[in-house]
Amino acid sequence: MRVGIAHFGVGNFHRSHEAVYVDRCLHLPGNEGWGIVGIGISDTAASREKAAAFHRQDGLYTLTEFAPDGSSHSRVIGSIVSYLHAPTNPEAVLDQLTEPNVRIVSLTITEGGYNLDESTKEFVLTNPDVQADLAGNPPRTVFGFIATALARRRANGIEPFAVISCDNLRHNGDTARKAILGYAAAIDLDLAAWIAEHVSFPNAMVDRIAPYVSATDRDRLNSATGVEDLIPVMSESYLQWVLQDHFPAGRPDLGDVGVQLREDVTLFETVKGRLLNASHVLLSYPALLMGYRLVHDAMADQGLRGLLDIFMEHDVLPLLIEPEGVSLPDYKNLILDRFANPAVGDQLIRIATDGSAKIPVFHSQTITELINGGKVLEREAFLFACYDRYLAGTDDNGEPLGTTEPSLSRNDRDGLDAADGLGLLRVAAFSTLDLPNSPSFVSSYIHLRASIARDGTTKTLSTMLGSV
Ligand code: CS2
Repeated sequence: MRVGIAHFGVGNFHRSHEAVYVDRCLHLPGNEGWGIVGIGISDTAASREKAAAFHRQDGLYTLTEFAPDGSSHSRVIGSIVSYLHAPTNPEAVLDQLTEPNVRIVSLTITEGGYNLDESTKEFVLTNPDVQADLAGNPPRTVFGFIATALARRRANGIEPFAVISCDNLRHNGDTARKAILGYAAAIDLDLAAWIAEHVSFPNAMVDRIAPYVSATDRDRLNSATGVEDLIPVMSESYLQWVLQDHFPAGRPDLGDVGVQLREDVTLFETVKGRLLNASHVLLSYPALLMGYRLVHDAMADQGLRGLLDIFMEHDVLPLLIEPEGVSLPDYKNLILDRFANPAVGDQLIRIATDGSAKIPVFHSQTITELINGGKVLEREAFLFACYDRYLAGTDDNGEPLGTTEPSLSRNDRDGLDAADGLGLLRVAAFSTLDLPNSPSFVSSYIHLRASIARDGTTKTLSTMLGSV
């Protein structure tokens, strides 16, 4: 095999999604030039350990998929042919990205990782890592790596690669394009113009639930597979990738291994983000406050399951356009069943983490349309009321939650305790929603926030659902 794809962000999601499709392709004749080089970008001890594990295992790892009927299937995935830890050797990454054979660069860098300002949608040049890259140091950011590699390819007459985002953003290809062009324009306007003309950024919808793997999970997975794996992954059996077929320099035979190559990806992204990811987020905060830690346990609570059912059915479905060949009511039920699968053992804290980056991505459009349409805002206001309480760091029983909010600034945090109770609604990430100026949202929010503080989340939820 040779490397044809470079991937930034080799987390559990990538290893149970794109790497699986590529692994399937590698079994097809003529695809042997499409192996993946994984690139770790964060400069942490955990990331160094991961790089060491990849080296030790020759890039191989086991994936165990859990089906709704409780059965599981494990296999070794062999599509990651090498692994580079960028902070240790940035030049090796640039060399790899400049190889003519690398024709796709893919990204899983999280919803908040594109460094675009929430209100202006412009690339944030003041980010310290971006500043360091712009000053001409060896790159630290994906933007620095990609723009530098594209500049070298252009100078050497090597065709550019396509860039695919595998993050849950609407128009994720357009978003990646915006970020990379924003960075490139700050170093060289000609380069930016060349990228705009020659580099393809297909949009994609990606879907698979891949929980965190704790040390206990690792032991359990390894004893089931009989493989001593330092970096096993697990996932649900469900798998989907809807991708625009814009690959001027070629691609593996993805269409032959289950990837849906179609133009109307935006409809799929919208449906998935506004139903699945939005429901995940909406579930995670109240469930954590009520004392649950796992998604399927929360789904066995009739109140929480009812909340998601009503949210999707009453709030979101009427606002969506059905992609051809998809039934939205069936899609909704499938989501409820996927979340309820006990074998997957997904963690609520995984979903809750970085809420201030996720909530706007998955809920903004729905909130705006509900406000403009004069519709019921209770479920969305409940999400914010629970999120506000979650940010205090403990659940309704006083147990610590392990809240991690990398996208909340000091300024945001300082404003949370505002005397009028609306501090959360003024957080920068939510600014475009202008929530403090929506009287119906504010009154619902204030009422639910007070009720949670006084009566707890369980009672507030059941009163709320009782009145639907
Ligand atoms: C989750 C996603 O973390 C989150 O926000 O909603 O990771 C979710 O599990 C995947 O998007 C499923 O495809």
